Amino acid sequence: MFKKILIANRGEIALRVIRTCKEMGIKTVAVYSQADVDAMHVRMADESVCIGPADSTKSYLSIPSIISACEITGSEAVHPGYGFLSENANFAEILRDHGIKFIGPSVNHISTMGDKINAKVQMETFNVPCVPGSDGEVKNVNEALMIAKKIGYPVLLKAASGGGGIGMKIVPSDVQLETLFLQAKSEAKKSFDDDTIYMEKYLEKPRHIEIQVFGDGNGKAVHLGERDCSLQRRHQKVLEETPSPGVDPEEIRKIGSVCSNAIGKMKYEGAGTIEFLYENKEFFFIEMNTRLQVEHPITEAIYGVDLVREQINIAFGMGMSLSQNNLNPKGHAIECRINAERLPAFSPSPGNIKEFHSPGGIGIRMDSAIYNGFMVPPHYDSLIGKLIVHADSRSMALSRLSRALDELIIDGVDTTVDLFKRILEEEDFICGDYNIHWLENWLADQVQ
Ligand code: MV4
Repeated sequence: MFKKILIANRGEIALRVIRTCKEMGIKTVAVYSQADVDAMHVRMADESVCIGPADSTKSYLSIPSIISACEITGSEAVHPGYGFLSENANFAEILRDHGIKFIGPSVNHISTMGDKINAKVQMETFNVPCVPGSDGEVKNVNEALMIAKKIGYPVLLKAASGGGGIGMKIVPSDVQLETLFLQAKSEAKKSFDDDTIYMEKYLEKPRHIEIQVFGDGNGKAVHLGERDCSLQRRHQKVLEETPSPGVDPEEIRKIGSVCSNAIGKMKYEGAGTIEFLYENKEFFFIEMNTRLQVEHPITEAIYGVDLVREQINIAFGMGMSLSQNNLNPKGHAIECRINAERLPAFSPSPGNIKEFHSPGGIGIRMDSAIYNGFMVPPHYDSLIGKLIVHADSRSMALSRLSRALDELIIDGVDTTVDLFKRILEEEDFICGDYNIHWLENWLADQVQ
């Protein structure tokens, strides 16, 4: 096994990875910016290296600094966590060229999935159902008009290098197409330095359902069910749950096996997430993420599997201990993302944590890197913790979540904790009757 792994990340996910490494007897190296001198991941790791100033482009995103930290410490592998360099094919390639193992898929798979058009082509090859739309790039307005006529309005223009909704344009009819096409192109050019645009039928009220997959890189692959991530605000997930209250388990088994088949056929290595929109009992592939996701603990809860351990075993070449027959989900899990944010605008609320008390008891997991007296720095994203609950049924998970939110104390910064208490009182949420627009519509209603 690896003797030493460097974690190229910070916050709760750095702790998450360190925990599994410790249990596996692997030494850990933390990297940190000057704003993170007092961060918990630095204390929890066996060694640490300062890799630059607070600005993440000069520290957590600085490839030369992280490679240097690997060489100084003799790290054999890097776990990238999520965000930062986790889906950067260039980083994976440079690590490879330095003989350091990137804990994740191949350079090729990262770059293929990073281009949303290539990702769709790849998935279509393996019979994964995709949203009807253009066959690759839409080159000009005339072509756009023709494809829109064929698939029917409304259509959605997307940037090939996009994701996170940037540069997306909903087009209601022919009249708006030219203007919106040119706007989409120039926004994509500005944001991604790539103005490649493609088109899809716009789905009006889907759920966001994603399938967790794992491959050993040699053709063996499994899926670990779905996560319903429909509760989002401005493309930021707020709460995730599994199983989805809106999808029949038999449908999950079918789409899950379509996904694991695709992952096996492409010899994908490590953890991945295949994202779908789900509407009128149909799945439509939109994107694939090649990293471990923020919300992976809800999958761990119902499957009883340590996904980071699997990632490390696969990266070392030990193969996969998982087999589909032995993967039986149990109960229901929900994650709340606790952000240091002030409502209603969700504006960042960095500052001093005056008091922190984590909830506990059966079925509770709190992944967080904050502590009493910790200063939440203003330089990074506002996630300060994830509260995950697991119970035998959805209704028991809801009661447990409500109880855990009441126990949780975070003083000194504003947080999203009260938002969850309010969502838990909503009839639609209690019934599981929501889609990707529900939260934003509900928030808009709250201001009145
Ligand atoms: C869509 C869609 C409707 N139809 N594609 C938003 C971000 C990007 N990852 C994909 N997104 C969407 N793609 C088609 N063909 C609606 C969205 C979308 C969305 C998707 C998932 C979760 C929340 C969302 C919020 C707004 C729009």
